[in-house]
Amino acid sequence: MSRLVVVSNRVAPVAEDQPSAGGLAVGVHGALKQSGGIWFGWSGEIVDAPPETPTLYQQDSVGYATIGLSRRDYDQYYRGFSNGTLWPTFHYRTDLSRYDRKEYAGYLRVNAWLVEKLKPILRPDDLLWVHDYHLLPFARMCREAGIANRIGFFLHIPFPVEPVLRTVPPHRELTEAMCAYDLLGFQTDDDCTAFSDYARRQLGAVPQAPGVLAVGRRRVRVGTYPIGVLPDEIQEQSQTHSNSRQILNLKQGLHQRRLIMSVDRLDYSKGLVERFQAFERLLEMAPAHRGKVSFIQIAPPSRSDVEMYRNIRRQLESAAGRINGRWTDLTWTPIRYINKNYDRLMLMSLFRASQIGYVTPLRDGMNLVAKEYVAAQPADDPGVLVLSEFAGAARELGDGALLVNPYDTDGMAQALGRALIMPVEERKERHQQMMRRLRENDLDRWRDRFLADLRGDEFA
Ligand code: ADQ
Repeated sequence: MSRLVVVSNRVAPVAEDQPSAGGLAVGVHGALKQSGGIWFGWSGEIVDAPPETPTLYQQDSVGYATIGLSRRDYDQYYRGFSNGTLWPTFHYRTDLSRYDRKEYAGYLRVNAWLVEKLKPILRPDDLLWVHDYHLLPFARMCREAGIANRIGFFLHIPFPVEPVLRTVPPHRELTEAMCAYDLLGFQTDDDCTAFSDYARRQLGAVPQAPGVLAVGRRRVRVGTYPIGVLPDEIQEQSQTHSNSRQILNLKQGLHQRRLIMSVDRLDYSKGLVERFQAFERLLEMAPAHRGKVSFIQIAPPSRSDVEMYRNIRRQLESAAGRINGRWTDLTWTPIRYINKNYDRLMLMSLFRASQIGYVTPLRDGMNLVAKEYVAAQPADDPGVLVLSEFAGAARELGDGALLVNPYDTDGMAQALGRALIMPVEERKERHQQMMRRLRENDLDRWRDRFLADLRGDEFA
């Protein structure tokens, strides 16, 4: 079997005995262990003078090749075009998106530079698997550098519909560059269709067979590969801390109150302010729940050197302060807004200890928290998932979750109210349905399907 080379913006080593990482890291690491291979990308460091060659090291049978970025590269490629333009636009927040030609030039420059650094390590029969929006033109740069290897790409975030994508001025150049990949993978059928429709209308792509587009002289395959979790592993993880002092103290402190749980990176796409408002609406609409339910939001800051992220943090602190100021009494604080990271075992145990998983992004590629919440539940007394219809996960979990529109405050409050009184039989039935889907589309299947399609003979 050919060697696998994974390329992603950040390289996240996974230690064998440390179950701390989420989906991408675990899925990719598993693939690298199976076929042997290398994970290449940014080390996470900003350096005065980027080195000539990447740092190579081996950990638990997986090779890593990482490299630092200069301040200018970081500002233009990562903070600028990737997170100031592509991230907001691909999450339909054109109001938050900005475009700067210098940043775009930096984005292209760093993609080409990464290709130059990877090239000496590559063997002719290596299979390349490139991840996410930071690297849309990576394959184009490879082709220009004479790299003819098979290259697949997986987009972890949504792919926007044509009118939204067109707000990014170099949209055509970017999508043409994407066609230099052999296989393009998306989280949902909606994302895959959005790309294919765009390619037909703007690039003159012609569908040749199901999932195959001819674009000029190139043929590119497109497909849907919903990323998943490992349900059995999460079940186990969720029980490790069940009797720990922290969880027991938490339960004791709740005094039989029901617990609503949310966990996110602090990001405007996650709909946190809307979520807080809907929780407050529940307290307004349903006096019976006052003093009987607590809401814990865990959201450590991310990308905090980007102005937009500082704003969302301020908004959230003010919403939590206002709501708590209005409702808190001597023995009850309705919202606990926690700004720090927890390790994975503790998170899964917290999911298991809560009666509602409250996952309401305004837009999300998949949302693994929703899947982890379901997998962590006890089968005989499971909690209820309240899930935004705009998360990719809603495509698979829509039958078992209570789907909500995060722009509808009353609707979300109603769903919370319904979840709080849902009888155990209905909760079990819904949970079983969702577990079936989680098992069908688990993390191993995501990776295996993608790599099988990338290795397939269809390209010959
Ligand atoms: P993210 O936007 O980071 O990922 P998500 O999929 O929900 O969103 O979370 C990733 C992982 O981080 C999960 O395993 C979660 O448990 C963990 N995590 C989140 N908040 C945490 C916290 N406060 N402390 C510790 N761990 C935390 C992007 C896309 C998603 C897509 C994933 C994978 O935006 O739509 O599902 O990639 O493809």
